Amino acid sequence: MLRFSCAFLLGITASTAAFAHASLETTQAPTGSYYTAVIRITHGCNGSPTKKVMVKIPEGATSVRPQPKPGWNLHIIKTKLDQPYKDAHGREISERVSEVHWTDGKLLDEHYDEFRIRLKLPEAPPGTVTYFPTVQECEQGVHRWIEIPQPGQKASELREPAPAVTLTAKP
Ligand SMILES: [Cu+2]
Repeated sequence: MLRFSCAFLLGITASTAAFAHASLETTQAPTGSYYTAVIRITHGCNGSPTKKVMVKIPEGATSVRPQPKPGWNLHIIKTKLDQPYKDAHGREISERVSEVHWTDGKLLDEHYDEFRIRLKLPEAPPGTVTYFPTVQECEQGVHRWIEIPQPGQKASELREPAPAVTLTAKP
C-alpha cells in the first residue's frame, strides 16, 4: 500500500483538483492578441459522459472561430452589438459571437478532450482576468464552471470556477 505524507497528499489534491476541472490550457496571453482558447474537459459528471459543452465568449473578444469536432454538432450564438464597428478589412460588424455550443457528442468520464476557439482577446489593462464561463452537460448531471472569484478570493476556493486567462502587456 503506497503511503503519501499529508502535505504531499494535500499538495496533490490541491493541484489535481484545479487541473481536474474545466480549465484553459494557456492561462496568460497579451491583451488584444490572437489566442486559442483550449478548454480542457477532464472528467464527466459523477461518472456520467459529457454530451454538451457550452462556452460564453468574453465581451470585447472578436474574430471568434470555434474548431469543429467530429461526432459533435457545432452552434455559434450571435448577439447584436450596441455599437457596430469596422473590422481590419473595413467590413461593418454589427453582431458578436457570444456563445459557442458543442452538442450531441459523447465524451466518457474516463476520457479527456479539448474544445478549441480561436479569437482576438479583448483590449484591456494588463492584469485583467478574462473568463470563459463553461457549462458541461452530461447524460446525467451538469457542471457549471461559471463561478468568478470575488476580490481577494482564489479560484481554487470555488467549487466550479470559470476557466480564466490573465491578460499581460503587449510584447
Ligand atoms: Cu474537477
